[in-house]
Amino acid sequence: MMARFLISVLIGRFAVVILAVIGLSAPALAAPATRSERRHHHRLQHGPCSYTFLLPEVEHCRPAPDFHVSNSLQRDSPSPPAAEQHWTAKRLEELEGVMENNTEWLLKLENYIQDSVKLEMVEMQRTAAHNQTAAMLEIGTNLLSQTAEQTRKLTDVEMQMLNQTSRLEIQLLENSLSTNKLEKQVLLQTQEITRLHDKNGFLEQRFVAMEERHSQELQGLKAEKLQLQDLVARHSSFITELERELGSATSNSTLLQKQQAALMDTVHQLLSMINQCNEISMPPKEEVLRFKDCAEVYKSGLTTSGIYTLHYLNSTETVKVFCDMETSGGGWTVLQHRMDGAVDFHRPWKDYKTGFGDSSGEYWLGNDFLHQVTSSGVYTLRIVLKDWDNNEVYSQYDHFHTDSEERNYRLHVKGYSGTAGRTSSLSHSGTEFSTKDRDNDKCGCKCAQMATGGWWFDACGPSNLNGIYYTGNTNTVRYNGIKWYYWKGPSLSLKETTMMIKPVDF
Ligand SMILES: [Ca+2]
Repeated sequence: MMARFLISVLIGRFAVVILAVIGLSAPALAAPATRSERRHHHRLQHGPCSYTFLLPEVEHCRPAPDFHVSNSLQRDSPSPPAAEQHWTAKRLEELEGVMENNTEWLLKLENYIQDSVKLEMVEMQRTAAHNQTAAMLEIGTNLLSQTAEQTRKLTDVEMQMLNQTSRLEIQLLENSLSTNKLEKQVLLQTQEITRLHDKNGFLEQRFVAMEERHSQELQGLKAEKLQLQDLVARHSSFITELERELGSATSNSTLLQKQQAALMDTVHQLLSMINQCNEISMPPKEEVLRFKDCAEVYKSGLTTSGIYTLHYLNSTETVKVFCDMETSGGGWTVLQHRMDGAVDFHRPWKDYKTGFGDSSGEYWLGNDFLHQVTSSGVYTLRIVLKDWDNNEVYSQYDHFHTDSEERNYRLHVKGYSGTAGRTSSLSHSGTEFSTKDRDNDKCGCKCAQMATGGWWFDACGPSNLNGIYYTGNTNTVRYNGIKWYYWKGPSLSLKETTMMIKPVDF
């Protein structure tokens, strides 16, 4: 605004001068039509910019109304008046001074315009710089937001990596733990194998010692047999002599007859003894033949009760067993016998699995053998019992078999008969075998630990023939004796028991 005002002032002054000159040199401009205009619009071009000025009135610069000259008049008038010439010269000088003054003003104006333009240029440059800065800032902001986005994605990826690493570490830890467990198990099994190996070596040594002892006994028996044969020969010769003497005697003396009868008895006894010795010392037929049970032994012609060797089916393994060849037709394989309490029956699972005791006394034949032989055909079970008053009774089951170890030697019986109570005291079919270290009964307790021994305990059931051997009749209530409930009640322990089997079709 200030600049525009100054420019107007300058231009006004300049226009006064110009119009004054024009008023002098161009009288036509002083016509009434143009003079009547008090103001004029004037456009000034300066470089790329243009300015418009309002020119003020210049009437006071005009000459007196009587002044009326023209260039042609000046040129045509060779001698104007001296006073007029003097005034003109003076006027020209004044105009020249005004012109110079205005020229200076114009220069100042130009400088000022140049300065203004420069300032505007600087302002424009500053604005441009400001805009550029804003644009740059916007780009920078975009870049920052993109960087933030990228950083967030990287953080996500890092989190995922961390999670995966943690999972892998946990898996590694678990693997390491299970490896340790397996190593421990392997170590334990190795120790067990070593222990079994040692035990095997010990048993082998015992077996060799027993073999030696048996061979020595066999030799002793052979020598005894020879002695007996010698004795029999001598007795025979003696009898022959006596018979001869008797024949020669004429009188039939009663005394002599009695002596003869006694001698005959003696001879018969001796002969039977010799036969028994022969049976024992001769290589037993059973060792040549393979028997799966005592019924086969019996059928082979060996009909004397005693100890025989039976073979496991499809195996070279054998087991010593007592064969009862007398009770109810014979051919009975004895799988359990109690008679004097010499053998401990409170044993672990593995002992009942393979059997224990002495086949000539108390023993358990073994659950594995029992399973494989009763699975090979239909078998009858007979249980013979004797109390401390020597009363003997029995329980018999037409069909009897046991399952394998995988099914815990499960019991299967049916067809009960006998004299040891009207009801069967054996647990019902399906009952599993339990020992003190294997609880397969139907009781919340552990029957095998309470009643002792291994048996088909239900919960805990009415029988246990493998309990503790208590001697004699007693009023003391006991639940861990040799029990057959439906014959002798819950607490009376028995004196003798025998469990034996043979094929139904024997
Ligand atoms: Ca139990």
